Amino acid sequence: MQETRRAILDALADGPVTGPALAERLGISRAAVWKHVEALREVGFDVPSDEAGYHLAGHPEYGAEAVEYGLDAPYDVEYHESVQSTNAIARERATDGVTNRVVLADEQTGGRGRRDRQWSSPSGGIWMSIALAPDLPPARVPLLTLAAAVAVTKAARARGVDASIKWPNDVVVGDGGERGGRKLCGILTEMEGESARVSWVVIGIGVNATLPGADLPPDATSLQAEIGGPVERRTVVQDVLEEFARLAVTPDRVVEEWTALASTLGQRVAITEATESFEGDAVALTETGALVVDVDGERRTVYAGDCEHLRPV
Ligand code: BT5
Repeated sequence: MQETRRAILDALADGPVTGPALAERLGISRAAVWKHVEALREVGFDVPSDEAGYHLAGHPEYGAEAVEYGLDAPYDVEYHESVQSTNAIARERATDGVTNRVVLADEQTGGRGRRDRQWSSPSGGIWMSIALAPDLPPARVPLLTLAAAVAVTKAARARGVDASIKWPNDVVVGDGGERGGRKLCGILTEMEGESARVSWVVIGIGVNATLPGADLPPDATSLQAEIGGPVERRTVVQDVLEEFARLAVTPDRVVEEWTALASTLGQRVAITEATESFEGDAVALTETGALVVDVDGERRTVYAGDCEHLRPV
């Protein structure tokens, strides 16, 4: 958000302020104050004025300014009504050298999962991608995927939804079926870099937020369907970004926090890697987020793949 507009919102947070007082506080002309207030009104802030001055009576429901308003995380947000994929846009931003940018959309027409699978993204979900340039070797980037899963799980739990994480990137509710529950969220991480250090990372997060059950793929769920009532997307996005930002700068804490929220460890699992499939018991997570599976007494480390939870025989 433009800096002066952010400063005006901050000033109005504690009660009404007159135009002249705002002008003085911000070191700009009264005409400039008026222009900025008009711009805030245009994007959906309710800023009535009376003899006490300007008041802040409401904020936009959703969009870039809505999410940035009150956000305690170091990200700029850009919002689109409809895009093919927020990951594609975030990748473009990242290759242009933009970092700490969140690309957010109401709808995606070509949302993607891992291995080019389709990701259903109708209007009403939370479809967002964070472009970052973290100071990490590529081997530790999976920790950011896990951090995003932790952030979404905490945001869901804070709203009374009994969510947990299925390795590596699914947030699910309940524990039935091969998905290990009904899928609430998926995460798609993409990156570019050399062996020692990444140039950029894009973390794509899809959360079924205000979607009614009928609009969801099979075995999926949404915050709205679980809560049985309305969901404020704005604060969900803020909670996820704030928690993710906290974990992104403390990657050493991620494995512990992930383990506390995950349902995969201790499960009988079926793993599908690029060229091979096998079954075993999920026993641990390595310090870079890989899954250790005990296959008939032999330990195998899975860095990337699909993981199904099997019912104990
Ligand atoms: C994922 O892939 O779970 C990663 C999904 C990432 C989506 C975000 S949205 C913002 C950003 N922009 C993008 O284009 N993508 C990212 P994977 O583990 O491969 O799971 C994909 C499978 O989940 C599909 O094959 C379907 O079975 C299922 N699926 C598709 N849409 C779903 C939805 N909305 N909710 C739950 N499950 C879904």
